[in-house]
Amino acid sequence: MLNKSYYLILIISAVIALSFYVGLNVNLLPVDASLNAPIYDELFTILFIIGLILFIGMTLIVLYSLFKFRKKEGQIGDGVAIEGNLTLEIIWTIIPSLIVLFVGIYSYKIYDRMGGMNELNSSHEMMNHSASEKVWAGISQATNKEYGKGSTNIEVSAMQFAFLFNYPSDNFISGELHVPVDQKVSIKMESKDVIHAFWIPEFRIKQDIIPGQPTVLNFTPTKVGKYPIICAELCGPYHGGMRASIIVEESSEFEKWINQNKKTEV
Ligand SMILES: [Cu+2]
Repeated sequence: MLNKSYYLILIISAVIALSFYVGLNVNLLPVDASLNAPIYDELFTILFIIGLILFIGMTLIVLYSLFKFRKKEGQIGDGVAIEGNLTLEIIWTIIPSLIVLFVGIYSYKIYDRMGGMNELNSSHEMMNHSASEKVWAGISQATNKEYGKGSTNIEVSAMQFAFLFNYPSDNFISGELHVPVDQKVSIKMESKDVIHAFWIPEFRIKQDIIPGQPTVLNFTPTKVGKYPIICAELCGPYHGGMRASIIVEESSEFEKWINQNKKTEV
């Protein structure tokens, strides 16, 4: 004979199995087009699965309660009230705490793997510092050291309401960002007025652009194509229109584009 707890375990297992199935098979994100993207997507999948377990679980509990505890015929008042349940309270404190702790530590790991916490004391200039300095979100006094490590290095200017891309080694400015596929790109960003943000959803990267404080982003595109660059910081009345495009192309195409735009030395 089956008892109540057997059913409970069965239902919880089914909810978890369904959540994993949906979480691993339904993709809500745009195409992943940079080396960073699959790392970020791991975190998203885990969060999506946790969210699904909670959503499906709570919906079932609400539906169950609606029928189980509905007002019986002839019943007056609110029925029997339960006053406190220590075991239950301990369980519903410990489980969410563990989930939040796990998500926090796991997010930190992902951020570190994406290069968000790169150590800066690898060079000899910092020998007198015993503790290692970490860069939070690419913003640091040592930011300039992170720039220029790509095979293509570009300076980005953001202003109300446009992005401009300067190719310093070829001496020209473009309104469209062109980069070669499978090669590391390094961009240094500066704002002419207010705070903007440089966001490419397909690359899973986003970085603030701050007046007076350059920020750096290094990334490697992995798929040829045209993707949107979106300003992700409310920067004024036309913020919504502050967009540009990044064109990822084969290096031969990229060279061709560079040569078409290059300014000849006078
Ligand atoms: Cu903006």
